Amino acid sequence: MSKGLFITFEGTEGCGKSTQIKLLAEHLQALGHRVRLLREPGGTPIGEEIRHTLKHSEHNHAMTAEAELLLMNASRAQIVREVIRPALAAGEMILCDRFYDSTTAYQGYGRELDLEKVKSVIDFAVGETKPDLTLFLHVPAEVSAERLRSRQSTLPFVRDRIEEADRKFFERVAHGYGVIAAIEPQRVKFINGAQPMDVVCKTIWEIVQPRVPKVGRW
Ligand code: Z5A
Repeated sequence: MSKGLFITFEGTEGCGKSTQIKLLAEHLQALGHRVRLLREPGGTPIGEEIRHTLKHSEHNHAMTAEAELLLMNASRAQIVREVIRPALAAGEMILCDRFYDSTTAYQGYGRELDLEKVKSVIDFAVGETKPDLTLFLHVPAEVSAERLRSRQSTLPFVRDRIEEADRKFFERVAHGYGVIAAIEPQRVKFINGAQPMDVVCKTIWEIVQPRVPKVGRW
């Protein structure tokens, strides 16, 4: 069976994941690769409904951290089986905007749920399906805040429950990402996301290129 490549993008809000994932996809497609862009939570019809419940539903104010953990992983269990496994088996290249490291960072470190229990839930959701490579875009909190401010000024306001958390929550999330990157340096590559877009893009390509099979093999 042919095997694709599974790359995830991680980091705090406004770190530039969505920007860089599109640039990488364009680059790979131009080289002839079959690329699939996904996001979490979401990426399937069921996952997108869960995403709405998690972020924007007017009924989500009372959501507990435990319910949040399980909903993130319900969406993940669906996308893994409905999309990721079949696409990898067909030799596609998957670029996913967030995956299980987000759960460790946000629900584990941010919401301060028991890290072993968080890991068990993730393991149940993903089974053997794990990223080959994770690109962790790091930006200081003030850069993240400034980018979100300038983006919000150009868009209509849409309430997002997760963004309503306090500053300490996001500090714990950022710390969690640092721990994740330190524990798995082979898989998780630390990238300075505060650099200009073209520099970040070039850094990402230097990391990704050696892992990309030649198109003729597909
Ligand atoms: N979450 C969770 O808690 N647990 C989980 O398991 C999972 C997720 C999977 C998803 O939100 C939320 O779910 C997220 C974590 C939680 N919550 N929070 N808070 P989302 O999908 O709506 O958004 P996001 O993932 O947080 O990403 P984002 O805020 O959209 O940012 P981004 O994709 O990383 O950045 P961007 O859109 O590419 O860039 C932001 C702006 O900066 C934009 O105007 C760009 O033009 C600009 N930008 C980008 N790069 C640069 C550079 N290099 N220089 C200058 N300006 C730049």
